[in-house]
Amino acid sequence: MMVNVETLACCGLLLLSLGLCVHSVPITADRTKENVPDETLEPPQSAETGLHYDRYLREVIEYLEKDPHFREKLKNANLDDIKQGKLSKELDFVHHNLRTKLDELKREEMNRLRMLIKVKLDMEKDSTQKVNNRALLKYFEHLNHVNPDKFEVEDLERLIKSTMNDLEHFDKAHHEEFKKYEIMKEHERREHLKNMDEEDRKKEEQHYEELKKKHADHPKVNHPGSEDQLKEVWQEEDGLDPESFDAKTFFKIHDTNGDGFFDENELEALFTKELKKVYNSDNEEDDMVEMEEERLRMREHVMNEVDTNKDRLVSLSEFIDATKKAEFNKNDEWETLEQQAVYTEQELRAYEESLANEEKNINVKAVELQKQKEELDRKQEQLNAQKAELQKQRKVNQHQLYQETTSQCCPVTSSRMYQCQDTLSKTSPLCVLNECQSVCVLVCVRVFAFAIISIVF
Ligand SMILES: [Ca+2]
Ligand SMILES: [Ca+2]
Repeated sequence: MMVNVETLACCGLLLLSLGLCVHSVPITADRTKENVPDETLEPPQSAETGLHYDRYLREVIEYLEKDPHFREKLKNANLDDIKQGKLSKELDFVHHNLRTKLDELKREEMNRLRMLIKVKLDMEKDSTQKVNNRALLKYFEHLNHVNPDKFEVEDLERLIKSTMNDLEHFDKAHHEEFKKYEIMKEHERREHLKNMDEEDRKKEEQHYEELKKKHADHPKVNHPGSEDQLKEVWQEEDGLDPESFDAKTFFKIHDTNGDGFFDENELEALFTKELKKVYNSDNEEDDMVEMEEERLRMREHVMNEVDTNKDRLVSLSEFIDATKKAEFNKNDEWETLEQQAVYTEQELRAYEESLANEEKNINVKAVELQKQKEELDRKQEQLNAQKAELQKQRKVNQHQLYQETTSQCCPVTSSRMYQCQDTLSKTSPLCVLNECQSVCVLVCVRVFAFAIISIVF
């Protein structure tokens, strides 16, 4: 799944809005005892960033920002101070109510990670792959798991370090995902061709080549961040005279949230016009996943050239400086994705081999499962046969018991006896037995009474 760039920009801003140089604000030892109003301890709102510890990160930063001293330090810290851990040390002066909340957040995060690892281990237990312990440990890099109950300076240091590191690798991971997507697409196309007869295959191949050609046939795409590219936006989107182009005015128009920086989202919005020259969602030949990859590459290219302090933001001064460079006036064409090889034939083969292995493993597993099923069916049949035999035996025993009881009790009641015998199979044997015994006793008493009466009279 492609991760939303907007969320990345949010996270980048979160850490990188941490501002400029640290001023030496006097710190008093009593600061942690200052009263923090209860309403400031409400749980902060969470938002997606794309990092797996997104919620934890956001909540920690938002709670820290509730502390006036830390907020001030955060506002005035620069990137180097943050990297060197100077900001993390300010945690010692955060109000104790907030520290308690941070401890809670950490405990929740630890529980979430434990659950996550458990699920992963359970899943891997059944698979043919070996459990990768190093990969599992990576899940804990953003906190100190040795001390699971307290949020300490080391936890903040680790959180900042992991976030920065993960953000730096975000684009790389994105490109890898895209490469996989393209390889899979080509693999599926080839598989589809395999199932066709010669004539249909030729037609399909021809159609594919036509689509490729159609996609590659587009107007010149300007180099992102070049004068030509910005002037097209200025003229066609902003409706301004290209001769009156002014970098500062351009910056103010397109800094849509007015924070004085171009974030990644604002930068990417500038490339929409160029991308529309190549991609149209109504066309069969244009893949919109490729368009998003193209957009990301454009943004990455501009950031590499313009963002000189590498804070993932373009300040006005960085932007103005870039417009003064010689590259700004170059009007060479941007090389679009279809002109580049996203993957090699070797990488495609490696993917197909891994698929074949996976299929093989699944088949082996399926055969094993089938065998287990057959064995279970066989055991079930045996059990059913045993059960039927037992029921039969039980019926015979009950019948014998009944006959013995009734013959001992009352031999004269044979008609009633048969009736009881018939009932035996339908009702509780004990109940029938009792009923038959009662009938026997009643008949015997009557015969005995009749004999007495005959003798007396
Ligand atoms: Ca902005
Ligand atoms: Ca910058």
